[in-house]
Formats: sequence, C-alpha cells, structure tokens
Amino acid sequence: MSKQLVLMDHDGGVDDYLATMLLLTMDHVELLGIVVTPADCYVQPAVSATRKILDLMGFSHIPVAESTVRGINPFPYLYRRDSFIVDHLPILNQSETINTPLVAEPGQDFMVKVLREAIAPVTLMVTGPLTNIAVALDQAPDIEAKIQKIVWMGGALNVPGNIEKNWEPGQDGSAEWNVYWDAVSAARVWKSQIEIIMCTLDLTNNVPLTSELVQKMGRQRNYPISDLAGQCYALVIPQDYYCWDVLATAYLGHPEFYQLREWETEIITNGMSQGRTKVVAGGRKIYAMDRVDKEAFYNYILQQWAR
Ligand SMILES: [Ca+2]
Repeated sequence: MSKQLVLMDHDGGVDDYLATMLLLTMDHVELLGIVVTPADCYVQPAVSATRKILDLMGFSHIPVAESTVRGINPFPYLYRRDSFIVDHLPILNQSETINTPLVAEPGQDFMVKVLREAIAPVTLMVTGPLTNIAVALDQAPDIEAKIQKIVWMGGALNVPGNIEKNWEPGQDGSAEWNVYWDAVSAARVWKSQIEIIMCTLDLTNNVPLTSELVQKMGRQRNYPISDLAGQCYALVIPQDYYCWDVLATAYLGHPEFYQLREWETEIITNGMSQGRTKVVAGGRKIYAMDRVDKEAFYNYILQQWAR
C-alpha cells in the first residue's frame, strides 16, 4: 500500500514540536518536508529545533524550510520565546552539527515545489496560520489540484476565541490565534475548493494538558522521545494549556477516534471581530472535528512517544 503524502506547516510553538514528533511516528505517512512559519515563534530557533528533532528521531533526510511570509497581528513574545528554550534543551544538543537539511529557498516557494513534484495529491498538515498556502495558491494556482486536503488546527466556531483582550484591545475575543495572525490569508484559502478539516477550540477546550499526562511521560522517560515530550509540556504546564496542534495531528493517525461535522462558515478579516471563524448559513463548507475519544487520544500519544 502506498503511503499518505504529507507536507507539514507549523509555526514553532511548543505544541508544534510535539505535533511534529507525533507525525514522525506514523508509519503510513510519508513526510515530504516541513515548512516553519514565523508566527508563534522566533523563526531561527524554531527552524533549528525542528531540524534537531528530525535528527534525534532518525529522519534527517526530511527537508525543513523557513517561510518568509508575514502576518498582521504578531503573537505575544512570551509565547514566541519558547522557541529559544526548546532549541536549547540538552537532549537536542548532543551533537555539534545538524544533519537535517535546511532548504535554500523560502518555505512558501518550497511548498509550491513539493506540491508540483509530488506523484499524488498531498495532505497539508497545518498547525499554524494559513499564510504559506494563501501565498502559494496566489503564486501557483495549479497547485490547488495537488492538495488532497488541509487538516488545520485553527478557528473557534461556537466558543470564544483565545486572544487575551488586555493584550489585544482591537479584538472582541472571538478570534483564534492562527486565524488572527493573518485572517486575510485564511479568507484566501476559504475561496479555494480544497477540503478543509479543522480542529477548532470547540474541541480542543475539552482536551487539556494534564499533570497526569506529563507524569506518565516521566514514567516512560527511558524513551528519549517521551523525555523530550515531557520536558516540552513541563515548560507550559503553568499556563492554561490544551492539546491543540497534537490533537489536530493525531487525526492523521487515527481518524476513527473523531467525529466530523460540517459547517458553513466565513472568515472575518476586519473590524473588532477580525480573525473570527463565523458560522453563517450559505458560507464556505468545512468539516470540524466535533468529538474525540479522549482516552484513546491520550493513550495513543503516550504509546507513540514510547520510543
Ligand atoms: Ca502552532
């Protein structure tokens, strides 16, 4: 059986490295590359940490590309600085050299190239904003036919967003960060015919990162990947943290854990609700992950990271 072709686009948050680590454990997936978007990170340490994770897990043949796209509303620096911390974790710095190649061209150009060269349609696994895809589609409209679907952690349909109002007085609290960073690009992707499967805050709000989960990783820390995953989660445990990107990515491994539901939506690109994914009759059809078997999900990531 041929493998599922996947191109990952992440934005360098703690959660994104964990999602990468989960994707790399999926035997039925052929990962064609990783694009790092400069959103929930500082991009140089985020690219570096990503390449070191690929080295550690034995995937140093997979290329990593740095995107040079720009968003509209920057992520808080307190979130972004985690990229420096992860890049300096001892387990990722056992060697002086990095073997995983850094692509010379910008990530958005690399996305076009990978899609054009792919022998079959590719699933885009996106755990950051949709900016690269919007730029790539404008630059090379022919690639739309090479995208099988987009699986995306983003949006908030029938729950509040996650923008801190005291940091972002221009937002009414309805937006989710990956949309808010660049809502114009999300709206551009909404204009395409590509199938979109979203993991929104409606679902992730029900799947918190728990102390129990991190402690279970500690008890299997003789496995380097569990040790690294536990270290990453320990960094963020003081925050109100949920399994966002990891929950979205686990869909590729076990879609049967999830129930999907179709919605008609639009992306609000300006005013106080900019970045909102609004449910509107007659709007663009998307699928949202509506329910998940939580215990199966938690057990799955623990099992996959036992390596
Ligand atoms: Ca992310």
